[in-house]
Amino acid sequence: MIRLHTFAPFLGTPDASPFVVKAMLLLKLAGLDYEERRDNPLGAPRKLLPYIEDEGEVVPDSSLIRAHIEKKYGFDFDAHLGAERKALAWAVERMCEDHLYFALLHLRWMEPGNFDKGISMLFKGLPAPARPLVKRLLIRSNGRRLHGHGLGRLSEAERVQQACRDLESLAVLLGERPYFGGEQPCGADATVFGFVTGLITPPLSSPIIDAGRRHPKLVAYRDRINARYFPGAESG
Ligand SMILES: N[C@@H](CCC(=O)N[C@@H](CS)C(=O)NCC(=O)O)C(=O)O
Repeated sequence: MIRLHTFAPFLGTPDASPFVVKAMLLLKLAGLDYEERRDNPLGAPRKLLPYIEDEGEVVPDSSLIRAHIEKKYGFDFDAHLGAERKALAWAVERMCEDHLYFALLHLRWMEPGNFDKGISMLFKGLPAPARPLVKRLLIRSNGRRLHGHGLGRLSEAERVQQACRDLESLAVLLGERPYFGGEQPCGADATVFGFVTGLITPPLSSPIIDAGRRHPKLVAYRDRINARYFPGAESG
């Protein structure tokens, strides 16, 4: 059976990482059984989660996991999409993973109140004396990632404005469809869901979260996917 390496469920979401949630939903959409192994990124092939092990083959990165499923199991996530919607799906995934992700990273790691209520809990498994040092090191390393990306150099108002535009775009592009893929989910739904639930579900504080929760379409989308694929997930 496929083994998916994960962090852990996080404040009403299936995992702390939107990329892990994406991989979970991709496996579910493809109808593949898998088991979860709680892990940390240090043992991962690229020092990032998720990764999978599939009959001895190790596949890192959620997009490579998708490509692996498509190739090995002959499952086409986007079989029902036309060329234009497929192109839009790719653009939407990139917006989530390469832009909105950094807004999420910032609010979870760089905003102390949120860090204490959220990510900080993931360190409970570490020996108490090691926790402050590991937290400081990871906060510093995520600060460097944010600076390198550029989003970390924006003012609070600029960052919020850009992330809110991402969320607005997701809501507009979803439109009246139940899924981004239309009547049935497509591959991009795995990504969009990972980010939407990761932003609007955990009870953290940010104008970005508030903006996401003010989009009834995004809230209904999160609830619809939870009900179908993650029964038991909270809808905070
Ligand atoms: N491109 C990767 C991104 C995965 C990623 O950024 N994972 C983060 C968690 S959201 C991680 O493992 N971070 C560990 C670290 O930065 O040390 C994918 O799609 O899987």
